[in-house]
Amino acid sequence: MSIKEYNGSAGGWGALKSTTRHLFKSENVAKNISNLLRTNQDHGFDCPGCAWGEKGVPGRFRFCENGAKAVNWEATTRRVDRDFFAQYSVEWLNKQTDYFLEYQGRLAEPMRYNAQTDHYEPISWEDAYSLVGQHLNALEMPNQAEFYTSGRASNEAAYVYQLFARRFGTNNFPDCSNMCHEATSVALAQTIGIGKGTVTIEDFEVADAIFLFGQNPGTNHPRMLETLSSAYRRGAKVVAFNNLKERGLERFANPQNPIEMISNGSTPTTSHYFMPKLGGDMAAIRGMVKVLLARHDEAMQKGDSLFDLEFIEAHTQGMERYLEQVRQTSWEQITEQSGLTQNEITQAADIYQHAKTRIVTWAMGVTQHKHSVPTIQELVNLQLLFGQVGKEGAGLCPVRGHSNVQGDRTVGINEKPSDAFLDSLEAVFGFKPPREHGHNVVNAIEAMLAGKSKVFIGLGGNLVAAAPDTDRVASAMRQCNLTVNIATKLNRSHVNPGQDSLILPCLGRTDIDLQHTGPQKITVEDSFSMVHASSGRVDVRGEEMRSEVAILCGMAKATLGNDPVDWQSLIDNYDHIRDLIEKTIPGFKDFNQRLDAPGGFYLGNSARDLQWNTKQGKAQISATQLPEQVVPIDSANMTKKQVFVLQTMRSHDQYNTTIYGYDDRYRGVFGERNVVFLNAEDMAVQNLQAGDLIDIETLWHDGIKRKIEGFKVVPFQIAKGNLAAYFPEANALIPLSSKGDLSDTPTSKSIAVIISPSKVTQAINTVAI
Ligand SMILES: Nc1nc2c(c(=O)[nH]1)N[C@H]1C(S)=C(S)[C@@H](COP(=O)(O)OP(=O)(O)OC[C@H]3O[C@@H](n4cnc5c(=O)[nH]c(N)nc54)[C@H](O)[C@@H]3O)O[C@H]1N2
Ligand SMILES: Nc1nc2c(c(=O)[nH]1)N[C@H]1C(S)=C(S)[C@@H](COP(=O)(O)OP(=O)(O)OC[C@H]3O[C@@H](n4cnc5c(=O)[nH]c(N)nc54)[C@H](O)[C@@H]3O)O[C@H]1N2
Ligand SMILES: [Mo]
Repeated sequence: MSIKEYNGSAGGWGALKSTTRHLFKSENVAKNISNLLRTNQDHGFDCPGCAWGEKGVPGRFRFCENGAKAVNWEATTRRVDRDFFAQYSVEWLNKQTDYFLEYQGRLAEPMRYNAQTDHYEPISWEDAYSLVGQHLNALEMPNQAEFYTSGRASNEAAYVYQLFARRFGTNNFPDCSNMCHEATSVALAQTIGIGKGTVTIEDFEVADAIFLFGQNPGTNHPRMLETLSSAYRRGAKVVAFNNLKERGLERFANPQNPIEMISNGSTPTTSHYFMPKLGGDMAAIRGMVKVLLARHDEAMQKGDSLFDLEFIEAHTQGMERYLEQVRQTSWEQITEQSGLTQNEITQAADIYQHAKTRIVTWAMGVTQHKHSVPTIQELVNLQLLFGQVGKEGAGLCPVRGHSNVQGDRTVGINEKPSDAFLDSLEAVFGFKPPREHGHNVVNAIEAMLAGKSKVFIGLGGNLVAAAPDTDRVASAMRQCNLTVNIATKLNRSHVNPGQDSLILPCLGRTDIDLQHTGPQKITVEDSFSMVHASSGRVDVRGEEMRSEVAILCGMAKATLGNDPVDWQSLIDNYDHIRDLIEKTIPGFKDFNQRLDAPGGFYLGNSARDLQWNTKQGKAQISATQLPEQVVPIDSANMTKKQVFVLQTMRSHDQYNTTIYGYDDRYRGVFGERNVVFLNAEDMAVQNLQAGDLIDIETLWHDGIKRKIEGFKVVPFQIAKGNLAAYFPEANALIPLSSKGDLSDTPTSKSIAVIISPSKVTQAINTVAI
């Protein structure tokens, strides 16, 4: 257990060492290595890590450290079976760490919770399906069921799932996206008429400047580092806006490049690094536009222009109102909110101005605030003023999280489905799908807490640990009549069962999925709207796990009979599911023929084609005032103590709620997770030393006490007044009702808190690896 400064570059030898350590920890080294070699290549499986895309270059060996961990974690030979559950009660399991629960291995057989004994016991697949059917059919109305999805589910599984739930009668599709890029989907749909990014991977090869907002690719999208460092090498400017100094954003040694490795060299990934306050990005972008507007006005006086007036005229609406808004925003407000100086903002604007083509990327540092939708719209405004949509080397690039979170939305996991989608379902299947919008994550949890929703089905994921207000979500689950988790690994949600509860073990991306007509492929969509096939390599014949498609169709049949399809025929051959997707959703023409193309096929993007599917038929330049306050609370009135703003983020050794280990190498944290990062000046004011333990308490106006105790202070380069801790340890601090305007996304990156010395004498939740 130690905290050290990390001086190496991201990637490189450190990454390779860590990868091999993770590989060798498994009992199945040879198999795992051969798996890795096939990740994201033709005839291999899609990496279950992130949603970054790949160019279709056959035979190219590509992997990243964290992809390796994900593969290895899934391909373990350890099993969690009836003996395991006979040994441990649910109460005991719930006291263990998230690391412990998942480390036990792959879930091996279907289990049903017995409330009398507090143990899970074996159940047959057929009985499990019937139990789901009985519970669903006993509800007074279909809207009392919640159908949760995590973004690892394949297009095929997600499509079957939505068909099942909609035929059953509800649009209650809370999904991980509600906690993730929801603000992106909302903001982009309103402004450019499609809730997805407009760039392709090739655009990164020609962009003059790449601006990254609120993203940590060194850990969360490591393959993106290669894209960034090669952009840097060819002279593109790469500008990062991040609340913390992230190692992976500064330098990168490419594990794929032997010369760099041998010479221990590394390429910078960024040319400029700005550290705004949490939630300060909207003000920072507004400031950039203010600088550029002044220059535009000047240019206009000389009969010239900075903005792309032709593009603005042909394709957009709302410029005048927005520019008026920009003129009225004072520098005082901009610098106060962004935490950046006018000089820094001017530097960023200079780089933007001197590039011809610019890509803007963003992730959770932008999407998990109260004012995330207007922040993303501000990014869109900037890009529209310069005609940066629909142009090679330019565009908008939300970097997605889960490997198929974008695909799941495309095939219908949406609590607010469009009329066009529902009309199409009705035409293809001949039933009337529910039109009333359903529950997102926050609505679903509220409905479960209020006893209004009684059945929870989870297609992957770990809602209890991923959602805010951990304790309340755990009780929401426990109040349900039935909770069902289709999963690969044991997690917190399984050990907070409803009165009746099922764990249904499924195949993962790495496993061979063998059905009557032979091994099946599934498909996924990456951040660049490329759809490609994936087929597993690990032979699990003779084991009890079933594919997600088989489990969902089994439950659907037990609930609905053969209505509106013969579910068994979909299990037998996934081509049949793809035929239905093709019939229902635009862009999937000749789906079964095209899915093997190297790198996949492009679904297309209307905005990139300069088609604006907005109500007004044009791209919208939005005019929103900066928020009155960045943190959603009038905290000053609640305390005399200094109010800090806390963000929750991922360490290098985790995949969301899956904890692979206790190191966060690039941030220099080893062997522990209950840590809190502080600026050295704030530490001095608070009289804190590195290693001191503190308690962190939320300021919120609903009377519920939210406090975490014994977190170890780590000095870090972080904006003053801001703190950072890890997700999911700090989720107990996030109030369920603190959520983004228009997106309902929990504000995981801005929580008002106070800190105090802890009575706890030793940091807990630490393990030696
Ligand atoms: N290995 C690994 N890969 C993953 C995941 C994982 O857990 N592990 N998760 C996947 C998922 S689902 C997702 S959504 C993505 C997440 O990918 P990221 O968005 O990179 O994830 P976070 O760890 O939440 O990191 C947020 C980053 O934004 C910065 N930040 C926070 N608040 C602000 C702000 O207000 N302004 C600015 N400018 N910066 C800010 C933080 O300092 C941090 O560097 O990664 C995906 N890939
Ligand atoms: N405080 C805070 N909270 C956050 C975030 C944050 O930044 N801060 N980030 C949010 C974000 S961006 C996201 S996306 C959510 C993530 O929320 P979820 O998607 O719900 O959570 P995961 O941790 O990704 O889910 C892990 C579980 O998925 C199961 N699983 C893994 N692979 C498979 C598979 O192939 N099939 C099936 N059926 N199951 C599988 C395993 O059992 C594993 O335990 O968390 C959100 N919560
Ligand atoms: Mo995510």
